[in-house]
Amino acid sequence: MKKLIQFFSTVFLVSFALMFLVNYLNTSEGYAGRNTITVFNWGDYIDPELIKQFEKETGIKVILETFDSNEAMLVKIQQGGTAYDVAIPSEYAIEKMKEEDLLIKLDHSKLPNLKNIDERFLDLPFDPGNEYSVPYFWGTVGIVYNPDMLGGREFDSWNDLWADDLKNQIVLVDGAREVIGFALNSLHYSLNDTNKAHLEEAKNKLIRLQPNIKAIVGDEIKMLMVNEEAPVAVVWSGDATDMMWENDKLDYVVPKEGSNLWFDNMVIPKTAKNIDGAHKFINFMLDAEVAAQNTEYVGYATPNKAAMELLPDEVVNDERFYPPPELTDKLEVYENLGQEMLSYYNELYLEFKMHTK
Ligand code: SPD
Repeated sequence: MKKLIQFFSTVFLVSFALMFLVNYLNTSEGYAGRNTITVFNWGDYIDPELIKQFEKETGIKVILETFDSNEAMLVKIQQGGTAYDVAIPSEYAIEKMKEEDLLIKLDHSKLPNLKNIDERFLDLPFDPGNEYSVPYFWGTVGIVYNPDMLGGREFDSWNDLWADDLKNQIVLVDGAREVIGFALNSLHYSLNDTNKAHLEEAKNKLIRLQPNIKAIVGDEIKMLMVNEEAPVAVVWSGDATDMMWENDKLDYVVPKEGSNLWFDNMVIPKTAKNIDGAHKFINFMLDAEVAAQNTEYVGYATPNKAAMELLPDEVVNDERFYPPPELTDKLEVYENLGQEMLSYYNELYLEFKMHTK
């Protein structure tokens, strides 16, 4: 009996020790830190095959978490609950993250593939010297539409969206800066406007758009347009490319009043546990072949010059998605308007959304 008790006590102690060790390795800097990275990316914004390839090449396991707006991403990183090793915010969010000391400076000696990036996308005002971020994809905001569903109609102005015969036909990307931005542009104001009277005017104009709005959605927007469940949508350019690959009746335009030029860059947040693994992942994504494959999967415009050489001419020469500098110079990049203004934009956006079904 004594031997039996001794045996069970030993089994219990060994199991307890093993449980403790496994738990330690999975939650502390031990296992999670060395062999895992957590990547925080927009939904539908990376080829899953590339994640497998990275894991195979490096032995580093990737945990992918997604977000659907810069605002949602910022809150999660500010809370610090998850140890994100790499995140992919847009320019104004990067500026804000720098301001709030949420980012780690990149070690360029660990990013030799940075040489593949076109100089046009380096050293931009939101991150001089690319101290904290390196380019992933870039693009514009515009209107994607199906002329066949609209009797051959074309779009070239934001104001076309307010036409009386577009009842329940328009789908909008769910983003406060995007939606308030195009309303401001339609009024010939800057999409970085901080004049509250102008912003109120933009919100009221958006409320007048309500009868034409079918839905305000995230990545589902692609399916709605591809399946011809809606004829018009306000989207990010790369989503339009993806839709047009699936349905060749669609066309995309950046309206004549102007629009947004945006840049999504890779960063290492202060929450990172595996800084070396994060650099390896970023450098992997900057590789020419990897970036070309990712571009073919995602549909967005790559800033990777070496990757562009590997992509079909009809993709990289399409000025709707790779607008040349003389066109991008006329577009506006979102500025970090500060917390108070950002909250004000969000409030107006929520007020507008409350008026839509
Ligand atoms: N489905 C991926 C969407 C990524 C879009 N990023 C655009 C950010 C513009 N501020």
